[in-house]
Amino acid sequence: MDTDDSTIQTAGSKEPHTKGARLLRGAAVGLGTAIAALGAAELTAGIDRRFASPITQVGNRVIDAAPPWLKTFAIETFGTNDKPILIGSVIVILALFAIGLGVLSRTRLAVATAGAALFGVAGMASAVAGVGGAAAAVPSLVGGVIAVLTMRFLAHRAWPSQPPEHAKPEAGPAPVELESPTIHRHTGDPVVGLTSTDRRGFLRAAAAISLVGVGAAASGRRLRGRFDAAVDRAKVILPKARRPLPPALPERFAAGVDGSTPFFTSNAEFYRVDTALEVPQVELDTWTLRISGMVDQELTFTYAELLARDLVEADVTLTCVSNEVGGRLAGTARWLGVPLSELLAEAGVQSNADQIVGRSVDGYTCGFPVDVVDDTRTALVVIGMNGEPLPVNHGFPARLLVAGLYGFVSATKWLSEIEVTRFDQFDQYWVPRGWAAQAPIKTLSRIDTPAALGKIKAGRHPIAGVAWAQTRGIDRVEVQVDDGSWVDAELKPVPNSETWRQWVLPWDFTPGSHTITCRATDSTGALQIQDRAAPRPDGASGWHSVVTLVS
Ligand SMILES: Nc1nc2c(c(=O)[nH]1)N[C@H]1C(S)=C(S)[C@@H](COP(=O)(O)O)O[C@H]1N2
Ligand SMILES: [Mo]
Repeated sequence: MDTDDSTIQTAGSKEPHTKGARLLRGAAVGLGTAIAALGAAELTAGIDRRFASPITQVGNRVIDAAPPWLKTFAIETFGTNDKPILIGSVIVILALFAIGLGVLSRTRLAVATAGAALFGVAGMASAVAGVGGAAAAVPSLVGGVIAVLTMRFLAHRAWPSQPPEHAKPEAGPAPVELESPTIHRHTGDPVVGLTSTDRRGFLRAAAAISLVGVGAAASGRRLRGRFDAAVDRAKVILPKARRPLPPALPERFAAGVDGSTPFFTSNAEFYRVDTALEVPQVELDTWTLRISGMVDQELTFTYAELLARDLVEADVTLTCVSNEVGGRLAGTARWLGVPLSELLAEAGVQSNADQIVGRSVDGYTCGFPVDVVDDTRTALVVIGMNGEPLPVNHGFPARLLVAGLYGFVSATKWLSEIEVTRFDQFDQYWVPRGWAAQAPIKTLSRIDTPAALGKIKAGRHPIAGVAWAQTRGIDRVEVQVDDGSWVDAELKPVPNSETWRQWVLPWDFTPGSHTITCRATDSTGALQIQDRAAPRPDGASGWHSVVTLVS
């Protein structure tokens, strides 16, 4: 088999075959393979709405499988950048793996080829393990095949001391053949290097393949853009509520001092927390909401049917369980939707059911007690947010919202199904991951101004912030400066007991460093818990303090 070497030696000048050069060439083989495979996969993903990008599929499985400590670490360290960082990590690991395979391809082409095939298999397995089903795996299959072909094509060009399988190299990727790994098992360094002609040919091939791969990936991304739900969303004309609320007058409810939080959170400013690496792009024409499980009659609603119903408006503050004391994972909006109680009454909830589960098109689930739908709190299938159709990031076309419960147990976005079940029969998404099954919102208060470690001049400054205890309501907020006595802050009006309440207290600051602490009391008379608790499993507690530097 090694007779081919002689033909190569005769062509052009021989090049020293150093370790570094081999490494670089191996890296080029591996990276070229990975880029070609990903490019093919991304391009394929652009063909059909149900197809999915392997990178996001692998990332999704990482998110699902990540242990709680890793998740906490990621959120605490990277905040809302955790998604791009996850995608970046997947790509870096993939690149390192690819480089390893490329280097390996010199001495163990069969193993490297199998490794390339493994790319595709991993992508397919990740896709099938998700909610997309077999169709979601198609791009990975295509990527895997291209990976195998490209690996062999580039390896034969990079290491020409290998058998001449590339009979017609210019014709395209070499055909896949099964072969014995022993054929390529070189003991010791090959005696032959690449001639400069070969080297140029190889580099040109690797560069061309990479370029085509990047182009294919970009085209695939663009193609997928035509599935953007924003297109459908732009066509929606939102009906009015049957009994509209009075116009939102944020000034009435706002602390209204520099550095305080607006009473209503704009859709653009509203915090976003979810497990979705790629925001689900729901097609309105085919979307339905199913009511299933322990009901007398299963029901299905189209978007048009929901819009045609009597709609209710409600001002509610949504809060994330991951919010730390002093954190900003809370927002207030005017929501528009169909009362959950009406939909459930039509379906007929069976008496032994105790849990309502909201399932998303992306497989996410929340779950909350049946009882909360019977009482007077707001519980909606939401279709509108602050006067607009629900934004895509916040769950278009529909989401759940239950006042007084943390978002993770109540607020399923991209809602596809409401299943009536039992807590002893179904665990929602976060329960096996160490979070509570029952999660009413804990009373919390936050100082927004003065800013933590901010510098202010001596004299009178407002201390202001927000406090929340959704469904119970806030009756009192007290402020303590250093070791002084607790002083009542002025409470601003609220539209109802399901929103946060703003508070303000003017204070005469003397020079020096001062610690400001606040604490709230809800309408039941319960004081905000002082003991510090981390968000997991059922929400953070503790009094918020900031240090301000006065000169
Ligand atoms: N489909 C889906 N819905 C979801 C989540 C999710 O990960 N996937 N996260 C929940 C959590 S933890 C919160 S706090 C709220 C946040 O809603 P927002 O992003 O609109 O603020 O959505 C909830 N709904
Ligand atoms: Mo959350």
